[in-house]
Amino acid sequence: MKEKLLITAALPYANGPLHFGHMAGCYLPADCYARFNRLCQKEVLFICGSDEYGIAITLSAELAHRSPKEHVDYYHALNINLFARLGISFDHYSRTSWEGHIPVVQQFFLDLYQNGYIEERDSEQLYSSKEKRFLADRYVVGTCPKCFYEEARGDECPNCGGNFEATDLIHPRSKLTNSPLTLRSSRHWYLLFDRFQERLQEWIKKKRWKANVMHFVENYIQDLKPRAITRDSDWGVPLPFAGAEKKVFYVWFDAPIGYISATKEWAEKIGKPDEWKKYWLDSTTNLVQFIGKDNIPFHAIFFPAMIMGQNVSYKLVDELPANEFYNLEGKQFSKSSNWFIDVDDFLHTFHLDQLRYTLAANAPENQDSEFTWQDFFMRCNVELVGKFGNFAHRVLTFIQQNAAGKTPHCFALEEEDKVFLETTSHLMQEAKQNFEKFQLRKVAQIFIEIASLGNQYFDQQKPWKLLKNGDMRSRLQTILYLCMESLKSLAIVSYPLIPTTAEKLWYFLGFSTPIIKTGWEEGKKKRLQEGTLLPYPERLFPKIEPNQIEKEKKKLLDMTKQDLSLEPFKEEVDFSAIEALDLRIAEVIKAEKIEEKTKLLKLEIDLGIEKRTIVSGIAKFYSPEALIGKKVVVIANLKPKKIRGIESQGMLLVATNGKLIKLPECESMPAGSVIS
Ligand code: 2FM
Ligand code: ZN
Repeated sequence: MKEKLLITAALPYANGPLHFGHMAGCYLPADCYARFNRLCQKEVLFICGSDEYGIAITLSAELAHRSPKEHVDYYHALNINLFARLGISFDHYSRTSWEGHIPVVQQFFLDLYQNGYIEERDSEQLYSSKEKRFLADRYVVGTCPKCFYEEARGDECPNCGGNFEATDLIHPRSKLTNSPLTLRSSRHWYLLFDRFQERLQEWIKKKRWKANVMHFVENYIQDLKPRAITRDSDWGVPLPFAGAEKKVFYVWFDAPIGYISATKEWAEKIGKPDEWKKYWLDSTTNLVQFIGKDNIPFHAIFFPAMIMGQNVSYKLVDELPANEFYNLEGKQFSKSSNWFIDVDDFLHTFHLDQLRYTLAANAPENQDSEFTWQDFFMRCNVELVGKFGNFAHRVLTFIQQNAAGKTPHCFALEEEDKVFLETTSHLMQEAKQNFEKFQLRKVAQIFIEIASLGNQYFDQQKPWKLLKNGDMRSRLQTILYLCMESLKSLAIVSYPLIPTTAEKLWYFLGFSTPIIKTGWEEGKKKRLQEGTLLPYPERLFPKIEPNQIEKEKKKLLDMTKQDLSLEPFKEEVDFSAIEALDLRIAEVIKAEKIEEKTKLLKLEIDLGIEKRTIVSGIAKFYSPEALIGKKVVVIANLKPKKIRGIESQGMLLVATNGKLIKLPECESMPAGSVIS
């Protein structure tokens, strides 16, 4: 019977575009593993889908003036499109908002409930009477209880770095409507993870996962606590009973169950609705879950515990390849800071397999790694063109020009031929073992080693010298035949990484059945058919010109100067709201930092009619000295407010794009001038 393999890749949120970082850390390694195992003729099912619930999504949707459904529809489509463009070969790509996901999640909860793993608790939560709803931390702003900074977030203060509960904020208010919030009791359901501690410990100690994963998990299990698995929201999977209206499951409760519901959706799609059981309910399945390191506790502890509390024996994860982070030129990929590479642009200029190879060769397996244009340039030109492409090209064109374009004959082997074949075969075996151990970097290295070995053999044998000697025809044929054998190995080994190019090479070698249908072992054994008329080969990869890379580097830097992180427009207001504001020009007379670490400045300003004190958070962008004598715009009729014990008698207006702050230019106007 074929070995059964269920491969999953972390369900990406439908809440923003994916980038190369996600690809290198999770989706490409998962895809290469799926392709490798299909090539080894295992029964592979590769499942993924969009993670579409959660407060982060409702908040982003509201900020973008979209319904959560519109928001996830948009990003789900974007996810699908990107995965298709990068050749990620899911057998099924689902989404957690499909209707079939709900009963699976609810049943998970009911089993846990019946088995005594759920407890109801009432707690005080922040409530907006204006919006008639409880607000999650992300929706809340207020005054920091530690440093009194007024724009602290629900769980953290950007000014002093303090962490706290949203309920500790002074004057908590809604981020969206600014309305004040009050405490109200709300009921939530807690999963008693601590009850699974021993079973988890027993289970985990048999695992042979990466040392850092094991270490993290073992520590984490020692301190398991009950966690709320419900939230106050109307976007999510509803609870399966009355009396819990406006409550949904926490996204990290429903999302991992999404792997199961996605498999069910796949089974329905192929017209065999029970087929999912073959994977999830059969202990012989090997379940391999690819994730990024930030997802470790959810896959190694919480989801397994949820499964342990079920009445049905679902598969527990067998292998958990958890990669580190992948950055771009030293910084995290970030769309909002314009530090990313546009995939469409990229694929317009470069070949997909150049990207797949570079990401695999540099995958963040044991530590964070990064994409740099220089590394991409080197990988493409030195490795893909200089070693692999060059070997394929010189052998195949030599055969076209000097061996009638047909697969040569293999005559008696000499010692060096045997060594060449054996070394190649040994390297292939090593590549196989590394695929099995999720070591793509090593696989990429071995692939290039096989190509280098081929080049060396070709150089040493000097087939061009044998051309002149009629007696050496059979030797020449054998050498070329062995070079083609080596190319065959290269096509097989590289298929999971660079499938399109590998298939192309396979075709140039005269095979009519694709590699993927032939299989790793079969392909290895398969003899090249001597005398086959070969197609005329093309170069496998183009060379990249240095100026192309310079252009890309410049594009990246130029992008950071543009701005895409602008806030959406606020709601319309009446003219009276504008009239009510008293905006004035003032001159800064004195300026000093409040404390070294804060971004607050204490300013003394002259409003023409009177002088005032104002506290303003611009210290990161303006030194006190630079401000003295400068004209600024202030709201002159704002109620005074105490900030860090200082009464701020007005507010300074600045222009900001979320990253930069600049004072508006109004130097030529005298202090006291009205802005209308
Ligand atoms: O970190 C993330 O992108 C999550 N959306 C991963 C979820 S994985 C699974 F549990 F669904
Ligand atoms: Zn603070």
